[in-house]
Amino acid sequence: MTNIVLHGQPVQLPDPLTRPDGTKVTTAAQWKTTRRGEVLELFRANIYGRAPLGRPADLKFETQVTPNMMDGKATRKLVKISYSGPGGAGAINLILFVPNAVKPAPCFVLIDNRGADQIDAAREKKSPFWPAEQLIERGYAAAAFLNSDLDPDKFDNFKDGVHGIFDDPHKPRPADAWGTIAAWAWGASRVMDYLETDAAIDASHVALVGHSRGGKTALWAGAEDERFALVVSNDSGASGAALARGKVGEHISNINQNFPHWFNENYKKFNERENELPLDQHELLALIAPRLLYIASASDDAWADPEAEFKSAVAATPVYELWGLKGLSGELPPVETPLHEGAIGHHIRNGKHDLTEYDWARYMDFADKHWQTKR
Ligand code: GTR
Repeated sequence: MTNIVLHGQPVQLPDPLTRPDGTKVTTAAQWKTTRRGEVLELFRANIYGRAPLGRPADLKFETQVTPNMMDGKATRKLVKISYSGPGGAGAINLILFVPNAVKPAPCFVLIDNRGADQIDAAREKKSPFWPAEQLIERGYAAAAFLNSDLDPDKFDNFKDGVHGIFDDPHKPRPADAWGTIAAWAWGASRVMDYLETDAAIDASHVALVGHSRGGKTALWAGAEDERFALVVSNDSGASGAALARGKVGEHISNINQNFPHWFNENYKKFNERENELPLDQHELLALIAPRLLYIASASDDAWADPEAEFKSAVAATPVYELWGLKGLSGELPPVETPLHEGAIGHHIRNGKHDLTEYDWARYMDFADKHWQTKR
């Protein structure tokens, strides 16, 4: 057990380094060969569900290139990432801007859960949710895709989206089948499949960013797919970065009731029973180790619970320490005092639940520092 204090109360969490037989993991090699897989399985079985496949055999990329966008500073690539399965065909319409001055460029990928207006490929509408010009200015490629390309954000008994394409309609749906968050995360991995093929992209420096339900998705994608070098959780809250035990604001029962399609069926067993979970969300953060992780919160976002997000990262830190890396420690810092020294970055922005230019600038600062990409 790991003992922490959250909202002034003692909370006991499962110890990420203790295996089911009681033995303790003490080295990075043991984590990688034994414990990491066990923890990943716990999350598949109890929360996010199991994707039935990785890269589809017929995955295809069709690219339309426009060389001089953003005053000649960027090349735009519109990439149709398509696939098919027994239930039909699907596609992700990736929007990618690559800086003309930096090749290959490190890349930030946004999982857009707020609709097409946030990620205007023509750049007529500019949204702080995806400040693509600022990313280009700072030498990063800016990529974005709509989560709804993978699966519309509504409960329809898993008929539409990738569930309809890949699940077997003649078999009963297993209690650990993938939910909608896992479907979106699967899409992030297909975007990575494309980025690996693009010589303009430095695929070893790809950051995955998501806000709120998109932040939960970024964390799950980063847990499942170790190709993401940096995972950014912006205000991901319940069933994302925030601990379930001791949390205030949104609880498992709220999220399962309001969004019955996000997680697997087994997760519903833990409504009002957080303490019975065989895991907690700090172990999801630990699955990102030893890669870079950034947890950001907003001061007015009590529903997400900034302290439960911060303490989760603190409780994940012993796993980072297996590599001699620094994580987070102590208490929630004051607003807008970013912590960028260690492998887990953090800030709490002043204001409401949102993804803003302030947040993006901090993510780039963190990447500059750790990837030494500052020019
Ligand atoms: C809320 C939900 C949160 C968060 C948010 C969002 O209604 O309760 O868990 O995901 O939606 O995605 O904006």
